[in-house]
Amino acid sequence: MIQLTIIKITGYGPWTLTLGSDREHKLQMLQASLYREIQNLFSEKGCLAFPNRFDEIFVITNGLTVKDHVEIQEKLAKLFDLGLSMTIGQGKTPFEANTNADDARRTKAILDKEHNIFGHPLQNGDNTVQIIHMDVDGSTSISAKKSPYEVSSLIVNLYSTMSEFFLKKNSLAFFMGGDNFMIISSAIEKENIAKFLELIKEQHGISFNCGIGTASTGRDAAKMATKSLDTIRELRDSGKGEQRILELTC
Ligand SMILES: Nc1nc2c(ncn2[C@@H]2O[C@H](COP(=O)(O)OP(=O)(O)OP(=O)(O)O)[C@@H](O)[C@H]2O)c(=O)[nH]1
Ligand SMILES: [Mg+2]
Repeated sequence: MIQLTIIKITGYGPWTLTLGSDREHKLQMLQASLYREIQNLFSEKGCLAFPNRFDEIFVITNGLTVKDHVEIQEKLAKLFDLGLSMTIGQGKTPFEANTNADDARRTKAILDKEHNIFGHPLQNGDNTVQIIHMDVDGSTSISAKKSPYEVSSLIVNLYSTMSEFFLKKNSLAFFMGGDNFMIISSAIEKENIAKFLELIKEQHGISFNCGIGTASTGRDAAKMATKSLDTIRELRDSGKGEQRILELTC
């Protein structure tokens, strides 16, 4: 079972208008500092936040209670003038956790009214999460042949294909910066990942390396996924053979 918390700025649209039209730089600074604090406070509890849309952040919160969320809400309230809502969803797959959170939000299922925390009552269960850390093989040499904006355009296209492909497998893909992507997945077979790699190779002539990590918390799963990815690189660089997909579990 996986648990996701979706954090959203409340009343953001109307509030942005109160800043006048010379506001974009202020909004960008606010969003960046909000993401920083959310990553900071949740990672202390073994979670990992994903930069979704800038006014809405996904966090893998396996094992966190409503009380843990309240604690973080109180700290965030002291740091920011704007209100935030948190919606917790659990599910067998990341997609199901996301739809269960959405359902709780729409039906106003409240877990803590004072702190704006929504969700259906939390179940204790087997907490497992799988993360795939994908990274373009040799992006530095690809970048050398293209201008910076052409590289960005390529990354957006890769992300689009990835998001569509993995959503069909009930998994959620996020762009993490540079040539890095992380997919919150759920027991995806390596054959399916291999199919995705073939598709990208066909469409864009690009190879991805994929490190897979499975653990009880988001932070540990990401750690294992990145460790797998680094091992793929080490094997490649030491000439011990090409391997595109590797899995480590803790
Ligand atoms: N988010 C994130 N970014 C990273 C990570 N490691 C590297 N990057 C960024 O990714 C960019 C590309 O770096 P690399 O992937 O190491 O370069 P490369 O030429 O593709 O080399 P290989 O991946 O080893 O083939 C750099 O600009 C780094 O800033 C990571 O673990 N997470
Ligand atoms: Mg790379």
